[in-house]
Amino acid sequence: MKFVSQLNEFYVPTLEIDHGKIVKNPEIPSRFEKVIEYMETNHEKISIKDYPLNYIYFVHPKWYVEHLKKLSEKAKDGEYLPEVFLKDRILDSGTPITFSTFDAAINAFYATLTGADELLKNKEHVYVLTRPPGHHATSNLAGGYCYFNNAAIAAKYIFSIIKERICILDLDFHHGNGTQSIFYEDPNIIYVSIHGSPELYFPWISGFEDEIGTGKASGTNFNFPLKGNITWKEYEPTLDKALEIISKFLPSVLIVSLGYDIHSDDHMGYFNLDGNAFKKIGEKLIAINIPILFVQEGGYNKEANFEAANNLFKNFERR
Ligand code: OKP
Ligand code: ZN
Repeated sequence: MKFVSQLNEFYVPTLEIDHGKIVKNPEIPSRFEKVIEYMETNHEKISIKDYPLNYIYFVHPKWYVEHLKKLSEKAKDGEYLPEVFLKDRILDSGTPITFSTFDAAINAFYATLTGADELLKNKEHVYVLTRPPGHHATSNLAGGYCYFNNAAIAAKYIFSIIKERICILDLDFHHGNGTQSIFYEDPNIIYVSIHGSPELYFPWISGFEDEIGTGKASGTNFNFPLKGNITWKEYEPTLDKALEIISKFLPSVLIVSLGYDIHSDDHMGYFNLDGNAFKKIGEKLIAINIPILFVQEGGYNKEANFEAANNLFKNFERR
């Protein structure tokens, strides 16, 4: 399988407020240091191209992009946590801005569209291993370590070229409130998510089963909230349901928002999935026979991330 990697090593946020306490921010480059080793040994790396910012404006208004740039510049004298959420355009107290945030988010956008173009060229699976993640970013609010919604930008970009239906399957432990909201009125991009119930877990505000899309897009948004501590036994039937829905829509491309925080050893997520579960997920994804763009989201334990990637992509290795 081809892959693109952009870990933005210069971007190392340190702060996060969780339940009123300052804690260490886990969205750091080293979380992928073993995944990258596995990918470089077993898969084919492609180099990153630059893209005009216009493609970001498919999803985020220009003022939001410029606002993030200004916030980053202002953080020259120190990392910044939002204080007035609607003024800062940041949804929660876990999403800091550093001097490098903007540049890192732009690089993640380049990596994602490079991956999208590669998929379009060969109609083959591609993995975009990048950070910061994207699925919590709405069109005009950052949040949950996310600034630009990489998967959503990829979906809009690919749709603008092929004009055919696209599905997004969000496997991260946390509901992708940003991606859902971006496509909530869009009948061409179908959003399907399996996640820890928002009654119990971040982002708290969305991911409920009755959120089905609106207007022409009613019936194109699917949420599968699950309780904590579930194992493969409970996860598998839900994944099968999600994949059945996706197959029925006959999408030309599938984008997977990939979070390794569903692994049992991840301290940010609360499912009990092991390496073998990831291997099964990979097999099921191959079986539906749709070209997949994997876009990295969460995953905060470097050992767990390695075990997840190495099992998930086992059957994607070049033969
Ligand atoms: C990002 B991804 C706010 C605490 C927020 C954020 C978790 C973000 C997960 N007080 N914690 O979906 O893996
Ligand atoms: Zn997550």
